[in-house]
Amino acid sequence: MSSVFTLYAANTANGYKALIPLHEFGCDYDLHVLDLVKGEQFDSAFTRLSPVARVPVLNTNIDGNEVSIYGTEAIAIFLADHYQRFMPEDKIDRAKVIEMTSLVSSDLALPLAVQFQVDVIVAGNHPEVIEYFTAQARRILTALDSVLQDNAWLAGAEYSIADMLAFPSVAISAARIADALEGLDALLAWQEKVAARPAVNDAMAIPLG
Ligand SMILES: N[C@@H](CCC(=O)N[C@@H](CS)C(=O)NCC(=O)O)C(=O)O
Repeated sequence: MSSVFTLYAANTANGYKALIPLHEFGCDYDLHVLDLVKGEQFDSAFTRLSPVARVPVLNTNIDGNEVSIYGTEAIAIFLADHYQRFMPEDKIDRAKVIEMTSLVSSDLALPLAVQFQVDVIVAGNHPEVIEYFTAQARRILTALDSVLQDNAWLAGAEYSIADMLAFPSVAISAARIADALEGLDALLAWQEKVAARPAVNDAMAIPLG
């Protein structure tokens, strides 16, 4: 029997940013792991679902219509709206969650992605570029640490999709950069708290490689 959702992902932090919400919402899903090095994202069967030829993509069927949603933030917001959990109804509280999901998906994810690409993928030695993007990532991580000194979770008193999206950025992407998390005690305590959630634990144990 086929599942309600199909997730197309690759072996990256973004894959886990899509898997964690699927597990937190208790979704039944099939997983297709794409090999980005082989260029599987450019196969026409996949670009039909993701016009930008990028993962993750969540495919489902709503009221008889096939829907494909690209991107970690859109997938998390879609699932939160669909299940009406981990996202407050109040418009101000909701804006605060989306403020955090955007901050994590752009302000934090961008320097972490560029740092990784220049450090690991781009040929040649570019220490000044790596240093610049490490500092940009550290600046946002420090801001998240300050938020967590005053709040139990990233968007306030309740665990939300913002925490789900931030976790792989911190535990996978930032953790690979020496000293990036050093001294950020509130963020490290939050990381442990998120990691202890059974759904997060299950999602992080799914092999994407
Ligand atoms: N803003 C997107 C970024 C997604 C992204 O960077 N996808 C990468 C893998 S992590 C990808 O598909 N790269 C393949 C390519 O660009 O060809 C999100 O948050 O999901």
